[in-house]
Amino acid sequence: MRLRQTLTTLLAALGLVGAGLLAGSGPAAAAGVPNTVVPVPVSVVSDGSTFTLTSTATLTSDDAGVGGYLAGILRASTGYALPLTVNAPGPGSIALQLSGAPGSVGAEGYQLTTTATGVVVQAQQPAGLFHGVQTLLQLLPPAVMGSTVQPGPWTVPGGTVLDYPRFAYRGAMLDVARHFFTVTQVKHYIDELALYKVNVLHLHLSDDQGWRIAVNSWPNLATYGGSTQVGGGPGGYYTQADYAAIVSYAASRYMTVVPEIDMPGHTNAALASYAQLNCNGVAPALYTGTNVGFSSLCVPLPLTYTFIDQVIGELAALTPGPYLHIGGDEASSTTASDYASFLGQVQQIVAAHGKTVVGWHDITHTTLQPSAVAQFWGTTTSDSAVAAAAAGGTKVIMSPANKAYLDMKYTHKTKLGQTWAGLIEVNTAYGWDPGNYLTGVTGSSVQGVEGPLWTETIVTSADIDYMAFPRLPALAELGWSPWSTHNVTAFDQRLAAQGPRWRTMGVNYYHSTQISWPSGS
Ligand code: TNX
Repeated sequence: MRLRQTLTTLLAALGLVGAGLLAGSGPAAAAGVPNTVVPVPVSVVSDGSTFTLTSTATLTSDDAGVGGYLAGILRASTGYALPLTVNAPGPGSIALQLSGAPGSVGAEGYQLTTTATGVVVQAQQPAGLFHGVQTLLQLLPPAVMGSTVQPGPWTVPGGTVLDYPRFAYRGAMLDVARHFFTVTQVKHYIDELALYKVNVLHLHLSDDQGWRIAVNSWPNLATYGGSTQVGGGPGGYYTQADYAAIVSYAASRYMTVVPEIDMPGHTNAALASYAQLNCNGVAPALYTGTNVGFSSLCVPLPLTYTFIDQVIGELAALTPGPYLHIGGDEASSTTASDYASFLGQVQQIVAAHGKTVVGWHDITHTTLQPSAVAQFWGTTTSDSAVAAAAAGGTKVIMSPANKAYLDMKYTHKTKLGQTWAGLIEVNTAYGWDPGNYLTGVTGSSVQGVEGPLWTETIVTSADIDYMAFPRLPALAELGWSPWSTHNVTAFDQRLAAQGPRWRTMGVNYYHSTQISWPSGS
């Protein structure tokens, strides 16, 4: 204990006390730093003071959008007027400033300073203010997340948080093809993801069971190919206006949408919609089962590339983000040489529309453009093709299926989900280092992390909540926080602190027995 205290004092003096490192149970907690923020910040230094938000408080912000977002949440739960002034000459009780942040915070980081008289969040970019606001919300009592007026007091512990992400890409994927989810449901998930500083929403827009985005040049894709889903229900699709609404809502939460059109496999819905896309000229029936690997676009057919060019062209025009995901997984009905030839042509089409290719790591078996990004979804810690690609400069997004797949069951008792990659309890989801996991894929090769949620068994928003929480916050911490803060005991305490928040928000989370949830949550 004495040694620990000395260490804490030393680290605090150096400004190195990450809340995950020592706070929560030791002297740092006694000094007033609560271990409640997920992802744990780079550094938290307490000054022992407390700020209390009162009915006369005011807000100022250098960014109208982030100011409005914070005001909306605080007004709903506190019931206070909290007038917001944008670009005010002086700071309000809570001030969001696009000046004064140290250079180390970069484009997404922030500095949050709380004294007895107020809170100041400083960042270089609005994204940093937005992430700083998430930290502020987690420093306030859980009732702040209520949608109706809750009892206070509304306290924030005094001190300074300096924070910025480890990885640039911190994603979540939603499979809207196996089961369709409405724009409202997707926006709801975006709001939940934003709380944990996730900055990419990958939408799996097409698969054997459904095509979910309207394409003007190939209208049957959505109207026929989107007309069903796993289990035979009615399915659905996004109009281009719907998709644009998702993209702009995500942007308001500083999240980039990465749309995926999976090919050459996982294409039964497209092949069923247009007979002429099939090598034999015959459209297969729509498919509502859960097998994989049985469909393939017709690689030798010239029309295949006209089709892809038009689909990618429309999608690229609707997508402000840099990436288009082309799938490429489980193409077991495509020969290896057809697969390689197909990938060569599709990469050129994507580049011609000004976008960067992302593909499942199966694409590393082909010749990749220098900018192509591979998404690792294997269950081993070594993959020679991925390692060779990384050695050649390919960036990798880490989604190891036995750690990051949000559709795996937690335990054998979990009703939803699958088991092919194993069972993933919360501490398993947290227990790996994305920057040092796959042999030969370290440090600068890793673009970031992503938690895919495949939806063969996932039907409702409550189902999404159950599988994503609490594993998604675990993955978000791996993506954001420095590896030096990694500590499962401290993490489990931070996660426990999210329970009352999720209860307040109505998030249907899995009450893992690995976590000591506060009573009532
Ligand atoms: C594998 S992971 C797939 C998906 C399934 C998922 C189910 C990957 C790139 N492909 O088609 O939905 O397993 O866990």
